[in-house]
Amino acid sequence: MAATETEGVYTSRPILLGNNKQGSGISLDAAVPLADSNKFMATKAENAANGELATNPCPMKICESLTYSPGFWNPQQCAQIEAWIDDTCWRGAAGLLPGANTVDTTPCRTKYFFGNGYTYGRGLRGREALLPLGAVCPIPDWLQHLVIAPLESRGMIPPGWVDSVVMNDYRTGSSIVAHVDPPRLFARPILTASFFEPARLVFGASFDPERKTPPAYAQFLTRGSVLMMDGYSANKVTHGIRPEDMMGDRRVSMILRHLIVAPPESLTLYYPDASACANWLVSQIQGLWRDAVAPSTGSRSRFYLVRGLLVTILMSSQPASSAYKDPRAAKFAVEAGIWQLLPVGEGLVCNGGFLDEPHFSPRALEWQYLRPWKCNTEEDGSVPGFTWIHVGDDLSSI
Ligand SMILES: O=C(O)CCC(=O)C(=O)O
Repeated sequence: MAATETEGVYTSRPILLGNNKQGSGISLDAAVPLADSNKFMATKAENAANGELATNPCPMKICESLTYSPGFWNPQQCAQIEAWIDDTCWRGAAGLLPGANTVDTTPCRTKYFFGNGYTYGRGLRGREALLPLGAVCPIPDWLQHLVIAPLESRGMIPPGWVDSVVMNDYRTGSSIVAHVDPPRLFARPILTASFFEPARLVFGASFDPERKTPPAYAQFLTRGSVLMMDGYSANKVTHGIRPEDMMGDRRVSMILRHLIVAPPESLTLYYPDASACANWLVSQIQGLWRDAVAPSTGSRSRFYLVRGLLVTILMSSQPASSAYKDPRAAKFAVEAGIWQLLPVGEGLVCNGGFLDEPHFSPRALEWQYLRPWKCNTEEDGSVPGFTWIHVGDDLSSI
């Protein structure tokens, strides 16, 4: 994931190969204790407390904080999942997957983001930012049913916990550089499911051409296995895959994670191709808005819930009365459609309107109509458009 470079200059030490807690590779209906939900809840505080990486990673601590389940999916289940993987890759290559940031292709590996995506890469360590809703494809149904649901039903993760999946399709010669999954974005544990051919996940290794620092620990990841990283292995030591760790010409992994729910004001919304001003506007207009003008007699009043780059239109269930300004009407409103916010130049386009900084205030958004084929100025010199009035931060806040 977050492909940050390791600066680790660890002393040489022997490689220890996986003798950690192993899942039994039991069939899907085998009894396994239900996941301790506290373990999944405590991660925010835990992450905040995360300090620096260990300077001399301890193989035993790495091993003890990994849970490896080989054969979690049997060969028949793997074949079915792999067929869906191929189908998804084909759709990605054909441009049929929704979301501008769903597919990231480099010569030897392709990454697919589902559910929630984020910015990552060289130089972004510690500054990874969540991409707005709609920037990546929702988690596909096949992945939910064939990969996530069995983990839930075996009690390895709470139902609904996985809200972000990255699928890495590695070919010969590819690698994923040593990194720690951004602790301010992702809760622990982190799960990685493996398909097609096996590979070794190495902990605490340097990726310099001389391989000056050998891995402190290496974990084989076989077809149909799932590895859970928590505590020390997830936070105190980097993990990665060097080209020599690939044991076949193709491996596909799925990284299953849960986003730390941050208060909206602390969420970094970032649209990589947009201008700084457009990104700023996106972050400022998150929340609930209503039309400034009263709806005509017999019509319903409309509210607009802005989440990321998506605007959900909410229509009041009763024809509007003089009480159309009453924000409680939004609570009983029904969803009437979705618009997309499009960053364009120094502003945003939505439903035929353009918003830029001079027409923004925390209380009102004055959208200007985009009508290039017509004179856009009325006789009094003003530009026609529509105005939204701020109602609240969310439906729960009214
Ligand atoms: O492919 C894997 O199993 C690990 C990938 C990984 O660490 C990541 O995508 O963050």
